[in-house]
Parts: sequence; C-alpha cells; structure tokens
Amino acid sequence: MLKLYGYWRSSAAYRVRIALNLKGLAYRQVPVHLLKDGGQQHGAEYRALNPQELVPLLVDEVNGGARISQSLAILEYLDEVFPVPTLLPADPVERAQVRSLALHIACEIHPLNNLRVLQYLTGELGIGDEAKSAWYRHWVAQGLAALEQGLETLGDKLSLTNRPGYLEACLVPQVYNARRFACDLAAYPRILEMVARCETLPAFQQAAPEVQPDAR
Ligand SMILES: N[C@@H](CCC(=O)N[C@@H](CS)C(=O)NCC(=O)O)C(=O)O
Repeated sequence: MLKLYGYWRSSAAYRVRIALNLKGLAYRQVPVHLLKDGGQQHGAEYRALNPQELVPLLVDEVNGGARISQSLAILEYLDEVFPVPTLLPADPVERAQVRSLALHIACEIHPLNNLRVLQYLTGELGIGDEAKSAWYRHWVAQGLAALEQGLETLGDKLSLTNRPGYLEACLVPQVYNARRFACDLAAYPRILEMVARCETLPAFQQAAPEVQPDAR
C-alpha cells in the first residue's frame, strides 16, 4: 500500500495526488495539518519521518516502507516503479524540456511563496499583508511569464495536453495557488488552456484540494 502524507492545500502534495490518480494507483492519505499546533510538519512525530519538515512524503509499504520526500522525486519514483502510463515523454529531448518547465515551477516559483517563507516575511521581518501579497504575485507573474513563453517555444512538440503527466501535475496546482492569491492570469493563455483541459479529467478533479478528506 502507498501512503501519502500531505495537506489538502499543499500544492506539492497536490502534484503527487494527480500523479497517483493518473496512474490509477490506490493510496491512503495521512493528513499533516500545516497550520494546527504550530504546524504538524514541525512536530517530533512527523520530523522523525521527514526531517525536511515539508509535505508531501510518500511511504511505499510494499517496498520495505521506503520513505520518499520531495514531490518530483516521488513523481520519478512512481514512474520507475509503475511505468504505465508514463508521466514523462519517451523522447530524451522532450523529457528534458518537460522536466525543465516542471522544475521552473517547483524550484523557481513555488519555494519563494511557500508557507514558511510567507510566515518569515510577516513574522520575523514584520511585512504587512499587502506587501506579502505583492511579493507573492511578483514571483508568480515572473515565473508564469517565463513558462508561458516556454510553452509557446515548444508549441506542438509538447503533445502533452492529450496525455497529461509530469508537467501538468506541477502546473495545475501552481495555477490553483495563483488563483487563491488573486493573481492576474490573463497574460498566460497557453497555461490557462492547458489547465482548463486538465480540469475536465477525473484524475485532476479527484486530486483537487477541496475534495480531499482533510479539507475543512
Ligand atoms: N520542494 C518540495 C516543496 C514541499 C513544500 O514546500 N511543501 C509545503 C506545502 S506545499 C510545506 O510543507 N510547507 C510547510 C512549511 O512551509 O512549513 C516538494 O516539491 O515536495
């Protein structure tokens, strides 16, 4: 059995839920509340499982209870252990291009707007809510603009919208977050089209934050 430690609103956990659903894999969710008790990700119990103090964490009980943190490491693990349907294209150039765009989300946009970063801005640095939102929107706008251009450059070579995988698993949660913080997305029609198509698919619908068991 696969066990996923996550939080309904965590976009990194959302990526993994999408990947698990795309592969049709059964999994059990273990909620880690990122705000309650000062953040359960910092509690001794969870820290013992994942010293990074972040969700998601995948535990593969069939594979010796292997614990894997970092959503993209989890996606790659799932693709290696359960290769069909694959999350990445077969062609090495396309694989690298898909990874590049996904990493742009996971390494460039998301970390700057993660909960602990926002908490540090408003806590230790005393930044107000308005400035925090400006910070958030700045990095989303810069990141999505580059992504939109990347999608335009690749054009039809990225035939992924018919069979979404690695990139879409990162893109849909990032856009969900951007909408939550009222970012203006009008300048990114390719991104919006990709997301809209994904949102018609059960694998994405069933991974949506609002339908998770721990959603309040
Ligand atoms: N690079 C990590 C990011 C994980 C991450 O930042 N998770 C967030 C939720 S989306 C988290 O656990 N935040 C807790 C915190 O900031 O204290 C991944 O892809 O798994």
